[in-house]
Amino acid sequence: MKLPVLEPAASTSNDAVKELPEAIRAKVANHPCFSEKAHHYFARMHVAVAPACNIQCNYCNRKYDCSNESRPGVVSEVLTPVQAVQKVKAVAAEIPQMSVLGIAGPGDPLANPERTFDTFRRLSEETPDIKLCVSTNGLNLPDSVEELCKHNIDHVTITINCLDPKIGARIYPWIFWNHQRVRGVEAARILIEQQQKGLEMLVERGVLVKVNSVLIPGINDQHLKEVSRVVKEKGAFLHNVMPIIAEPQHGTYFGLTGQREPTAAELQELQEACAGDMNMMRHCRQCRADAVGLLGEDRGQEFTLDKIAAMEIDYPAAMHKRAEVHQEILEKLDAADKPVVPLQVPESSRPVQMAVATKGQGLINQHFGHATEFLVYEASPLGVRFVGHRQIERPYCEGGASCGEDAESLMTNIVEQLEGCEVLLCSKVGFEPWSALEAAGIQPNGEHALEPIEEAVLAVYQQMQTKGQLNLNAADLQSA
Ligand code: CLF
Ligand code: SF4
Repeated sequence: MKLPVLEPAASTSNDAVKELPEAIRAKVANHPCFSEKAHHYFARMHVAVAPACNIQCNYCNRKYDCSNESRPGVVSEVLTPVQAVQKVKAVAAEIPQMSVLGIAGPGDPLANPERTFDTFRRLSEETPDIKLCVSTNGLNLPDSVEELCKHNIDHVTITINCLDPKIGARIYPWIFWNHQRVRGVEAARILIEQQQKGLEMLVERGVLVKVNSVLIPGINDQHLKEVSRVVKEKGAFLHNVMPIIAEPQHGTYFGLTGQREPTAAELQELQEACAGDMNMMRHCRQCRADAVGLLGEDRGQEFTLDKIAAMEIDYPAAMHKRAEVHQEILEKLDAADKPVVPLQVPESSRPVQMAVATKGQGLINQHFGHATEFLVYEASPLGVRFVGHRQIERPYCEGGASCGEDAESLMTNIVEQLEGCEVLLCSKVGFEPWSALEAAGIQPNGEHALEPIEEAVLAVYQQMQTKGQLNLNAADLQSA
């Protein structure tokens, strides 16, 4: 049986990129959020030019970045449009893999139209090779569609948490509409209407729309499958269900009232349920409004205003170099699409989830102790697919004298986060964590260092088959 790596029919992610019409394929092939494959290679950056917001979400505290597209509890320094352009040029020169510039906060970009559109206008003139992207709560979207199209914004994200105003009233206490504060069900009704209208207008104009939904257990968890169905029907390209983060220390309404966060298993279950209807994004990292780098990393500290001021940037030269690097990556991605891994696996074999430590490039290239997150892949008789990522509190070993401190509690956190994974693939792992992982039923494996992730996952799956481990369930396997 010859199995493809990431066979589109077997994948519920948006990896059927090569199956898309050429015009759309060109738009998503190097966008790290709109293509799961691209996120291993291409970087994004955000500029925090939009401080104000026009609604209140119960999972947001205005002191922090917009939680519709960001991790709560982080604060970005607000830039002027001129400073933002300087920063984009600096990052584009230093990180040739950077392909997309997004405006995602720290408030709502479309509640700050002058600052947002001034930034886009400058960028489309001065850095024409960079894709432009924006994320919004949708309230001002219908009024902004013409302007967005004028600046060639090809990718828009709308956060849509519900279609039912009664559910909306539990998420949004108020909106600011026609110079007044509107509350309760009426506020939610207006917001939902604007979001849906904005979505329809963008699709009509050929803009690719991603819908973000914040999964709030007990409030919209039962409703999001319907949201997914409706937005797909209206032409949204991708749905990104993100877990609510509701820590009391962030001071949000939900954080202070004890709103429960979903578990990794609940998130995955809902993503699977929605996936029958549409492409699901599973690699979102809930970035900061000033994030820089690959999705799993943040290089923002390398590009503070004082550091940028000291840099000499030759943008035409940077643009040339970026074009070469992008072409190389796209060729590599095309070559990786070829079905090359022969597998001998009966159709009745059970699926297995494996955690992977990676620094990007689609390779197993990270030491277990240095990982801040693990990607999770599932191998099954249908092939291999990416199913999500698990963030950990902090790396097991940060180097220096502190390495090994709190080892026990860090391992407890890692094992909890890796629930459901039976194998951990990394470039190296020390003796102590190796034993702790094994004791927790997760088999560490450093034999596939520097190999492409999907191929390594399938190779391990094949070995498990040869050892007869795919007929047993995970619990039997541990006691065998
Ligand atoms: Fe930024 Fe968002 Fe554009 Fe991507 S992020 S504005 S679509 S360029 Fe991406 Fe970050 Fe998730 Fe957003 S991982 S939070 S989905
Ligand atoms: Fe906060 Fe964003 Fe909601 Fe505004 S739209 S309240 S910034 S999460």
